[in-house]
Amino acid sequence: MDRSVGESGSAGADYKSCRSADSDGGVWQARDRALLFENLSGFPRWRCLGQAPSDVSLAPLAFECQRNEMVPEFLRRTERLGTTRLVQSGPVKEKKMIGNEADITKLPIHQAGVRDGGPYIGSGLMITKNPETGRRNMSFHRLQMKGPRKTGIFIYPRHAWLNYQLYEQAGKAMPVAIMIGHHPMHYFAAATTTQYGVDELEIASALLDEEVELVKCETVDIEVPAHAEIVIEGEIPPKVREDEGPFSEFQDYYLTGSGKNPVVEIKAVTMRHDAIFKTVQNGSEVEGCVYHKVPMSAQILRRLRSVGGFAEVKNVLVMPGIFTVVVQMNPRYYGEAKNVLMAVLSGEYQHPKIAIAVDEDVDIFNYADVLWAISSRVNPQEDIVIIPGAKIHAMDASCREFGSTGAPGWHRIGGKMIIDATKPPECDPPRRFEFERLRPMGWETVRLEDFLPEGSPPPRFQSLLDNPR
Ligand SMILES: Cc1cc2nc3c(=O)[nH]c(=O)nc-3n(C[C@H](O)[C@H](O)[C@H](O)COP(=O)(O)O)c2cc1C
Ligand SMILES: [Mn+2]
Repeated sequence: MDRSVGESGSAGADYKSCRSADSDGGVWQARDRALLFENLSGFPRWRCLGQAPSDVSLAPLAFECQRNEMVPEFLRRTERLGTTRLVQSGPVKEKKMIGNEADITKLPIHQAGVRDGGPYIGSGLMITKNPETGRRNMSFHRLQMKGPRKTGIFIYPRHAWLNYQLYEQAGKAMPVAIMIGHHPMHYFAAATTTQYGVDELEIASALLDEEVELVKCETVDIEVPAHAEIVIEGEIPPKVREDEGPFSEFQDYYLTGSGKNPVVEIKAVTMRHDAIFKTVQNGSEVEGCVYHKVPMSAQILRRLRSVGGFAEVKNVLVMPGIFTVVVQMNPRYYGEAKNVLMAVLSGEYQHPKIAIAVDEDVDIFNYADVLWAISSRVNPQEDIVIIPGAKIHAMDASCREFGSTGAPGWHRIGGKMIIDATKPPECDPPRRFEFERLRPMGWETVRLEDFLPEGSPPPRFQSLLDNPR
C-alpha cells in the first residue's frame, strides 16, 4: 500500500504543519483538521501526526460518502473479509533494533492528559495469536512507558485478554507485536469487535479494498503490516501485574482500568527510516472516539437489521461518552422500536447502556435534533424502560464495580435504559400524522444563497435539503 495515501489525507483531513509539540493541548484543540508536527523538542528529525481524523463528521471522507452513509458504507465494505499476503520485506523493516538496541525512550512518546500516569502510547495496535489455532487478533491497547524495553498494558476482557488467559494458564509468555502508525482503516479495523477468531487485519483489508501485505517479525512468531510506520515486538509474561494508569480514557475520565495490569517486555523495534510517530488523542469527541464510534455503530447496525425477521433500521450512531447509542429507524408496528433497542443493549460490544430510537426525520449527527425527538415524542411512562441488574461495561464509572482490573471476574452491574423516541408507527396513520414535522414554505425549492449579494459569506445554517426529512 502506498503510504502517501495515508499521509495526504485519505482520512480526509487537512494536514497542517506545526513547529512544536511540547503540549498535547494543541492536538486537543484541533477539532477540524489533522496536525502534523515537524519539529519535536527533544526528538530531532521525528514527525508526529495527530487528530487524523479529528472528528466523526470528517471520517466520511475516508469512505468517500456523505456522513449519513458512512456507517452503512462501513457495513457494506465489511460484509466479506479481505485478505492478507506474506511478503519478504517492506518499509517497516528499514531500521531494525533488536535486543538491547531497542529503546522506546527514543520514540516521541509523550503524556497526553493532565493526570495521566506519565508518557503513554495511545496509538498502539496489538497483534496476538490464539496459541491453539494460530488465528490473529488486532486490538487497541494503551501502553504506559516504563523503561527502554518495558511498558505497562491495559487489556480489557475481550479477545486479546482471552488469548492472554490461554498463555497464562499454560505458564507461558504471550508473544505480541504492536504497530504504531498506519492508514486509519487499520485503526477502524482494530476497534471492531466481531466474533472471536476473526482476524482484524482481514477487516482492514476489506475496508481498504486491497490486500494487506504482511512481514514476519524478527523475534516473535507474528506477522505485521509491511507498510506500518513502527512495530514493537515483545511478550507479555504470565502472572506479572504492576501498577498501570491513570490514562485519559474514551469517556473523558482517567481512573477506570487503572490498577494492577500486565506488562510488555520489549524484544525489538523495527520501523521506517523516516517513521512518523502516530499519536491518538483519547477522550470523548476527539480522534480516539472516532475509531470507537464508526465500527461500533456499524456492528450494531448489522445486528439490528435482522431483528424480528427484518426491521427498517436506517442508521446507527454511538453518542459522546460511547455508552449511548441512537438508532434511526422506521417503525412499522407498535413495540417494534423497543425490540430493536433491546438488541442494541446485548451485542458484541459491551458499551451500550442507553439506547434511543428516533425516526428518519431526525438528524442523528445533530445531537440537538435527537434531544428534540426525546422532548416531543417520548411519553416517559410508556416509552422509557429500565432493565435493572445488567452487566455493564467495566469502564463505566457510574455503575457498581466487582473485582478489579487485570484479574479474572472484573465487571460492573447496573441498569440499562431504552428510550423509544419514535412517532406512532406506519400501521397507525392518523396518530402518526400528528407528528408530521413542520417545514417552512418553499423548503424544497428556495435557496438562501440565491438571495444574498455576490461575495457574501455562505449561510451558517445547513440547508434542509442536505438532510432530507
Ligand atoms: C482509541 C481507542 C483506545 C482503546 N484502548 C484500549 C485499551 O487500552 N485496552 C483495551 O483493552 N481496549 C482498548 N480499546 C478497545 C478495543 O480496541 C476495541 O474494543 C476492540 O474491538 C477490541 O478488540 P477485540 O474485540 O478483538 O478484543 C480502545 C479502542 C479505541 C478506539
Ligand atoms: Mn477480535
